[in-house]
Amino acid sequence: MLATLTLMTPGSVAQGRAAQPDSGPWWRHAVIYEIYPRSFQDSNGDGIGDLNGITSRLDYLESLGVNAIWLSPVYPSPQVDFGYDISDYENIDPQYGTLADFDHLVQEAKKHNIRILMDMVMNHTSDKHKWFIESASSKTNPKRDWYVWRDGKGVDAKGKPIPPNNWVSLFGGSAWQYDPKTKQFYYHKFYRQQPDLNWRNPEVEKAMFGAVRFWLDRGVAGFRLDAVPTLFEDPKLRDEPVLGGTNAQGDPNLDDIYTNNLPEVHDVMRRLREVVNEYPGDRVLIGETYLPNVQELDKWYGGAKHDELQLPMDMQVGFINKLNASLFRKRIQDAETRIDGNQPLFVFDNHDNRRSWDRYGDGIHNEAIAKVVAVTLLTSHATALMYYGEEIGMVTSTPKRKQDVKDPIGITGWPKEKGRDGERTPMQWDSSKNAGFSTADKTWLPVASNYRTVNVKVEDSEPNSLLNWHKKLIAMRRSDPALRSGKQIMLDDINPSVLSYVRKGVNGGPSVVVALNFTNQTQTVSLDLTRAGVTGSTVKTLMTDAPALEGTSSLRHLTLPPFASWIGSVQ
Ligand code: TEU
Ligand code: CA
Repeated sequence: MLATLTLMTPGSVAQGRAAQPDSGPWWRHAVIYEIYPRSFQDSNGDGIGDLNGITSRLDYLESLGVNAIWLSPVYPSPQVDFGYDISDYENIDPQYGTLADFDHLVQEAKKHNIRILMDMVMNHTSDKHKWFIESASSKTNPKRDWYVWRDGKGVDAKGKPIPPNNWVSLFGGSAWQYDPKTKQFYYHKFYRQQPDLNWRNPEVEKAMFGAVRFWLDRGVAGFRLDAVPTLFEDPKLRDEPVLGGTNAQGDPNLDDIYTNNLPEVHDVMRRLREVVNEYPGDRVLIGETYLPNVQELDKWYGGAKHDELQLPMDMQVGFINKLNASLFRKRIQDAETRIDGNQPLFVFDNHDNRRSWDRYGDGIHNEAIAKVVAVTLLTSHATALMYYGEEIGMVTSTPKRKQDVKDPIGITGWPKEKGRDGERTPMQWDSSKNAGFSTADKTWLPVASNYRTVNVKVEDSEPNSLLNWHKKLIAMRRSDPALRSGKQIMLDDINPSVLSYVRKGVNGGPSVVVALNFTNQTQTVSLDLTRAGVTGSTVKTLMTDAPALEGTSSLRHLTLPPFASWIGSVQ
């Protein structure tokens, strides 16, 4: 296993790239790494991560093998939603640095073969953005119509204004906020400090595309589009169907048909794609697209026209949240065969959900399970999206007391909804104070208690660590032609316990076979590759965490210990 580590020297990385026959756009084969800037590396000792901190960790990111960083928002912001409430789209929040620091990061990252992607929040601004301040100033202000203002339905018995309809905010309470000054309500899908822009007004699109160009001109490789299915609302303001019961915030469950994934959004996506296409270097649009099924996902690519996003996120695979081999098989196959030849993007972790370590872990075999998850992500045909700390097995550290919660939904929702602090704790670099994240006495969120054993430095020195597992997988994914671009074909169709598939060899080269035990029982499989059109019989192990499988030479009887991973080459 150690032998594959030699693949990762910087020299061979560059060589590996040059040697690829199927270049195509870079993002097709990329590993994209999400950084939550507050929590990655603090450079000035204030307990909050910053841009210079990220720049200082580029060597690490290159050694891991990532091709691009998606930065969660670093724009000026009141930080109600930790940056997702933007008050200026064309600057950097002083907490994170300056525009010069940003340019420096882009330059230095380039030297490490790493691209920078920005997070673009188009659905809403901060209520402190000058656009909203103007819009709220009077009913006749030229920017009034930049946001969604409506009259209420009169007043209730206590004289309280009644909102225009039953829409609720995803973050709790009515989605309508009354403004006593102009006696109208404005709509907010998220916090009340995040008023929704009115995308039916062409000036909004013009202004937002201007911000997009500002960053493209500065050299960013593209954008992750925040909550992008929520741009449009029903102009008739119809009540959403009531589903019964209440959610964690105590609001009625609604079917969000009038505030989410409206068809109008696709026209905006096509025009945005045209903007991005004007720039050289395969700039990319990534969507935060929580969607109900693969048909809806396909629309976000522009289907067979391929004229919308290059990489809307497939949330159907990574958020299954249980190791169910049949479901994984079905959903991966959907992504492979039902999106009009577009490129899938898989993701298991982000800053809004409990970490995959805990969502998939059974409390006993978590490390082996994390390795299964890593193989599923990194040997798939999909572009891979990772979240900082996923590679070392960071855990979710949910606050134990309400008074410690920083994420507002965790305060309003306590104790049912404890917020998202748990998946946003500082990166664990080493065993020193604050895990090497910061020299401050107090960091903005506490460092997880396991940092002395779970950190980059410790795992770097352990050949079998989760970190080295990721490094080897990423290096292999980069250098192996079948893993780079071979078709992904499922094997053993009805096996409920083992997920197995082939990445088909390219130009007669070897194929890669993957077998993953999704259960806590030993499983034996017999894999028939002929139906995948693979005839070779020389089998060689490329990677496994089961020592007994190192010498595998036949796929007739492959015996996988609980949660074991096996990757082999067949020729
Ligand atoms: O999230 C959008 C979204 O759909 C969230 O409601 C998500 O489901 C929720 O956070 C889970 O608890 C994006 C960002 O990723 C999130 O951090 C922001 O708070 C939100 O948009 C508003 O900008
Ligand atoms: Ca909206």
